[in-house]
This record gives sequence, structure tokens and C-alpha cells, in this order.
Amino acid sequence: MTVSFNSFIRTLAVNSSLLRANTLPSHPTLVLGNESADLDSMVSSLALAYALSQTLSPVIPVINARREDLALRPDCAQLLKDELPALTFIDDIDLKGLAQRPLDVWLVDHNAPASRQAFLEPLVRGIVDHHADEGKCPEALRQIETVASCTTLVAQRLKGLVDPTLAKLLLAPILLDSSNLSAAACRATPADVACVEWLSSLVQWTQTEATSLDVTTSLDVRGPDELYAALDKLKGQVSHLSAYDLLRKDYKQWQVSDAKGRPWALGISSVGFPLKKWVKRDGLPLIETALKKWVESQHLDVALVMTHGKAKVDGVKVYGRQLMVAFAPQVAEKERVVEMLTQLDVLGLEPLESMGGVWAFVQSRAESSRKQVFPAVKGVIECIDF
Ligand SMILES: [Mn+2]
Repeated sequence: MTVSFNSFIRTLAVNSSLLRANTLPSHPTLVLGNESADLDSMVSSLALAYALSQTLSPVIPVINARREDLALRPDCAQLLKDELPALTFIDDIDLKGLAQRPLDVWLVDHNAPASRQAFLEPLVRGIVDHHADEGKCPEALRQIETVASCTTLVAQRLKGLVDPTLAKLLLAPILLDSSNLSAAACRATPADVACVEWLSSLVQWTQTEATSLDVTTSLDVRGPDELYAALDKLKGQVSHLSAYDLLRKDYKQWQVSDAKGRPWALGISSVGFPLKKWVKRDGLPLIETALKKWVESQHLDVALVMTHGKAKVDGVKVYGRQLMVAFAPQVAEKERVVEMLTQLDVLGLEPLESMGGVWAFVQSRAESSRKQVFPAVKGVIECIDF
């Protein structure tokens, strides 16, 4: 007998509160998204937990960010507002404590546990992801395919189970991650396109035109184009965030070993704000201070900040990317690492500024997101032998 999405959410609310209280009696399966906890990660973990709950119980999605950080992600808060009470965030639970008891883990939207969650590795039973395979957890069932949105892979597992509510949840990250299937963004694959077509036909779209204010508060829209526009607007509401919050809003961290076996803590923040606009707002010295504080608070060796967005070039709005690089004070040969980064084809770096140990570049390969940039930077660190 199939479990409806509605009844899954009701059961989940109960199981989540038992998990939070550490009183869940049986052997649970946790479905963990990645630590940037963007819309793709949040929807993928919820929807994969629903798919798995057809055969396993209890299955509980875990949002890999702190509950208070949801305020940094207005698109997620809005789309998932009805499901929110049933959701578990990483700071709601004692993951290390849970890992001491019978526990199965599925990773979604990443394929290797975050460096601070490496203790989960032996517990990972399955992986559904769209990032470059890091080769961890070889025993796990794995589905790693290059699609715009991990949600596409999860949706494919839900054929016959998608009601209008779930269809809209699934559609949202696929539209965001593919820039509404735009050809210029070069992200959508035939699988994403097919998924959007299928899911759009299942959503109950509204018939009446809403004001733009209504749209961002209710997401009650007439079709996928309006849904994309509303989500993109919500996602872009970052101008109220401090420089420090911009660095932590969409962040991932890894541990990479160099050629001499020394571990490097590498963090990459993605900031949906062109550097020019950011510098105009805060000034470069303030951004650099925030970045240094960030390096210190996360105990990083290297921090990369990928800024991106549309900015006016000769009166025309053009999408572009920039990259900032900062190091912990004790890192030797910072200049040499920067030089190696500038030689990466995937980045195409053109120098902008360098002052006070922070380097800024235009990233001329604007199509390269963190998905492409992380493996390339990892390759640089793996070569370091000084
Ligand atoms: Mn993703």
C-alpha cells in the first residue's frame, strides 16, 4: 500500500520530535542533504525520505544547517512553510550520539560526508547526487548523475507518488538550478527538461493573476515561469544580510590532503551578489575583515568566495562571476597557491585587486559554479609539496 505525501508528513512530524528528544525506539534511516542547505538539498532530502519511506520506516530527512539559518534562505522558508514543523535541522539532534546506535544514512545532493561529519562514512547506505564523485563510501548504493538539480534524480524515483503539493515542491529547485531551463545557462539536461514538463502538468496552478507582493508571500502562481520568477526574487533577497552572513549563507567546507599528506581545510562560500555591488555597499576593507573573521571562525586554511550575479557593463546587465581568495595567516607560500589557481582553465581568472592577504579576481569562466570549481581547487591543493 502506498503512503501518501500528506500522511508521510504527519508521521514525520511525530518521528522528528521523537528523534529530537532522542526517544525514537527503532533503527532510523536519516536522509542528509548537503551543508549549503539550499532549496535543492532541502527538497531532495525531504522527497528522497518520502520515496524511501515506501519500504523503510522510520525515514527522517535532516536539513544540514542550523534552524536559525533558515532566515538566510527566504526561498526555502517560503516554499517549505507548511512542511517546516515536521523538519529536523542539524542542530536539533546530536548526530554523533545517534551514530553510536543502529543508524542508516542516505546522502543526497552530496556524495561524501562533510569533513565535520566524516564519522558517518561507515553508516552511509545510499547516495543520490549530481556532484563530481569523490569516491567515498564505496559500499553504498550510488546514483550520481550530471543533472542541473539533484531533485530531478529524486523525482524520477517518485513516479506514481507525486500529488499536486509534492509536484510544486519538486519543480521549484529544478527551475532554480536550471535558471528556468534557460539554454544560455547551459545547465538543464534532457532529464531536467522531462521532469519539469511532467511535474508542471501535475501542479494545481492558480488561474488569477496575483500582485508581485502576493506571489513572493504565497507562491500562488499561474505556471512554471511565474514560479521561477518568484523564487528567483526570493532567493535574491540578500541585500539586508551583513557581509559575514553573506559568507555563511551558502557555504561548503572540505578537508583535502596535499602532496605531503597535510590536511587543508578548504571553505567555499557562494554569494549571490556581484562583487562590484558588494564593494559599493560595504567597501573592500569591511569585506576583507569579514572574510578574515570567517577564516578564523571556521579554522580554514583557504577560503574562496564565489560572488555572482548581474551587474551593469556599459549600461547593459550581464551575468558574471568573481572570486576572492583568503588564507589563514600561518599558510606559507600564499602567492604560489594563488598563482596555481590563476592557471586553472575552469576559472579563467583575471586579477582585480590584492591587498592585505586577500586576492580578488574576475572569473571569466562564468559558467563554472562551485560544482566545477571545487574539484579543480582540490587538484591544486593535492599538488602542493612545499
Ligand atoms: Mn544540488
